[in-house]
Amino acid sequence: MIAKQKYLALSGGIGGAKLVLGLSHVLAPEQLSVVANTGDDFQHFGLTVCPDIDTLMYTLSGLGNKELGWGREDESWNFMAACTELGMDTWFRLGDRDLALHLYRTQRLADGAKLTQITAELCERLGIRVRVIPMSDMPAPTVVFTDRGELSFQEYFVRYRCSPEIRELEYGGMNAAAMSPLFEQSLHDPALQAVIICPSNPFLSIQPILSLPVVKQTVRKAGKPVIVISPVVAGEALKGPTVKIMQQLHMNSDVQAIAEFYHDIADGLIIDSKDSNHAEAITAMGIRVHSCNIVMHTLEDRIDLAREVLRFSEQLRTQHRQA
Ligand code: FO1
Repeated sequence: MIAKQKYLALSGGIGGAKLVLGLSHVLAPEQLSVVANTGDDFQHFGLTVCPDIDTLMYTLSGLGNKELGWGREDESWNFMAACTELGMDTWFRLGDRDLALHLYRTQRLADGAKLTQITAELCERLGIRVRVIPMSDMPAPTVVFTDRGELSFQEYFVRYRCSPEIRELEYGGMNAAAMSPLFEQSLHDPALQAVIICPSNPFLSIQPILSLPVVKQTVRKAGKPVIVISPVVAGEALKGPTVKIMQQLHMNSDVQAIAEFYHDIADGLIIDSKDSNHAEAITAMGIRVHSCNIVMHTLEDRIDLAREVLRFSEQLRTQHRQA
């Protein structure tokens, strides 16, 4: 392990957090920073909820609910039960322990603290040494235009369980949010070896990050390999509605379509061995391909994939130097 080498992962919640956990096992904490999507953030019961930041923090701290993939293990739901008694909205569930995190964040925001600072404080208190960075300190909500009209992200995702048909997605809201200073700083770090795009939903989790003003330009200017891990295996999504959304947006639902989606940013794409028949076509697009098992059921799978990512990034850097 070379202490100085650093990696920056871009991630959504559940799917991305699996790889981030694997990376955290093969890198020293100071080598890994994770930029979290905040397009899913919303106000609920007057609290600021940042689901992807929280999923990353709970996963990295070992406090996460492994079955649900979000929220905390050993959770109780008395608050939700009391909300039901009062006839309040209960479509978005906040566990009793989880509530404390949202209260902390909401209070600190009211004090005038930035989301980046608050996230660092929470990480410290939860014993997380990997750096979790919000993509922006400003609200940048993802809006989903569907056959049932305009929906906020959590309405689409949780309230209606991704059933409305997506026509269009809008990232960032009315006022263009700036990338967070720490995100920008991480891209300028001379020790940065690669940018890793986790196998999160490209439309709901990664595009909100890449759509922020100047993010793509800054990533390209950094001149470091950008590696995408496919969220699709043999035409099926690793998690959630990725394939359904690809179909609704009239795309093919295979790894080639993933390569096309990321073609202006990706140097390399990691696909599952089951998809290696697509490797030639993707290489012809100017994207290097590495195939291996990318399905992560166990912690060992996460660690193995993390090792593959680091090996592939080394290969890309060597090829880059030779070119
Ligand atoms: N997902 C659900 O499917 N139902 C919920 O009630 C729910 C509550 C929730 C509370 C806090 C939190 O951090 C995440 C929560 N999630 C819930 C997950 C979340 O909505 C999504 O997984 C992400 O936004 C997509 O990455």
